Amino acid sequence: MKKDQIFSLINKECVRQKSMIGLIPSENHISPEVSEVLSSCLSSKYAEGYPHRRYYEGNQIIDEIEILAQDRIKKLFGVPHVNVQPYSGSPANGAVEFALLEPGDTLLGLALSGGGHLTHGHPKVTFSGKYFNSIQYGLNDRARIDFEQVRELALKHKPKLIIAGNTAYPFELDFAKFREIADEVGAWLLADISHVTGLVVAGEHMSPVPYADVIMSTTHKTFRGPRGAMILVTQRGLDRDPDLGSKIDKAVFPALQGGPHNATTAAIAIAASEAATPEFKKYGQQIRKNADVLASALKKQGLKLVGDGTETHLMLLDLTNYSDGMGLQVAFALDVAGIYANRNTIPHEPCSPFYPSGVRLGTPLVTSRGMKEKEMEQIAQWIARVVEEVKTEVLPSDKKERATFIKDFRTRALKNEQLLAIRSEVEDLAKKFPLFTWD
Ligand code: DSN
Repeated sequence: MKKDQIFSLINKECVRQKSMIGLIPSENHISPEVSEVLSSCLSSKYAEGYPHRRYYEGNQIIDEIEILAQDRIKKLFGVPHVNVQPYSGSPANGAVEFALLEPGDTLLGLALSGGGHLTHGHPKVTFSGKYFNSIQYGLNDRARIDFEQVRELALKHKPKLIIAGNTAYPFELDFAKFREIADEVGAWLLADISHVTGLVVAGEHMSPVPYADVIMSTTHKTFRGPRGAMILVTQRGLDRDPDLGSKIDKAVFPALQGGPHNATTAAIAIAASEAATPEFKKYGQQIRKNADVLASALKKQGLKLVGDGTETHLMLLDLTNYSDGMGLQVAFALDVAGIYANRNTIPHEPCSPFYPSGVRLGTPLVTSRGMKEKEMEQIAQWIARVVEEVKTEVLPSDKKERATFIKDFRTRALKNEQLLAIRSEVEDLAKKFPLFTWD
């Protein structure tokens, strides 16, 4: 039989990943073991329910696998209850909200514009902003979470749930401060650590375990496992409500999901045992070192960062020095030059989410490939050259002209000799590094 076209497309994607440099902070490269498990026979089995309480026969081995995944995560974080079935981060946050809130109840989360997530109560377009009374906190003038505002809003609106989490916030989340405020108003505290789980495990970010009632994390970002998610219930959460674990489980299944993705469950178990090794600790430390070096090198090149730096794996270029709404042009030009990142809004975004003024950068992917400080300095130079090349490509202020401008800009960028020259330098470096290494 003729080999399906999909296989040649997968090969092309592998070549793309190998020959480019990935700086999207929510992406990572998985280990060969995680990859092997993901394509195993486990995908062929239905297992609705939980271990020893399934709605399908033939789950004796799947039960063992899921229990192993739960136990490894419990041990890694020191928590008494774990659910490894959420399909990904958004359904997992939905499950926590479903378990803890009734429709119309108040939740308090970081606004998307401050680096929060859609599921933290973003108004109008998301279930969390539509079915609950969502109040959003923001950042102070140093681009740090404004805890005075968090406290004022909490005292005023008495939320039942406070969410501490981020997707584009470059600084450490102070879970102790969130706890103090949650206690003042009797709120549950959910820590969404999706972006920083690997850093928490490596001791490079404050752990939410002593402070939060519930912790949610995707498993594919700095944790470097499969695309999936997990919900952890802490001892503090169980002390407040001994049924909390069971409420979370029921919210995942049957409230929001059907059969778990067993191959993902097994891959989470593998990722958990990898995360428990001294090598993973070194990996987390190197992510941070690389982020610090990349941030300082970018600043040395004259580029501006939101909040002037990073305390995590990610940072945000603020391109308003050049013009508002430059994020798309710079992200596209970087891609032409062999470096992929994502355009992003910056705090107090002067333009729009589609034409934002920032670019989000992070170091988990390049660190998984074995790149270190020297490579970060080089990457910063390339980024600066790319920005220099496209800084005059200013977005028209007339909104009707924007789509045509971007189309023409893309045509120009794809033929830009400077960008193509950078691409060949990037490829020379990228090809020297495997996609995944423990070194
Ligand atoms: N899309 C994830 C991220 O890139 O941070 C959040 O959902």
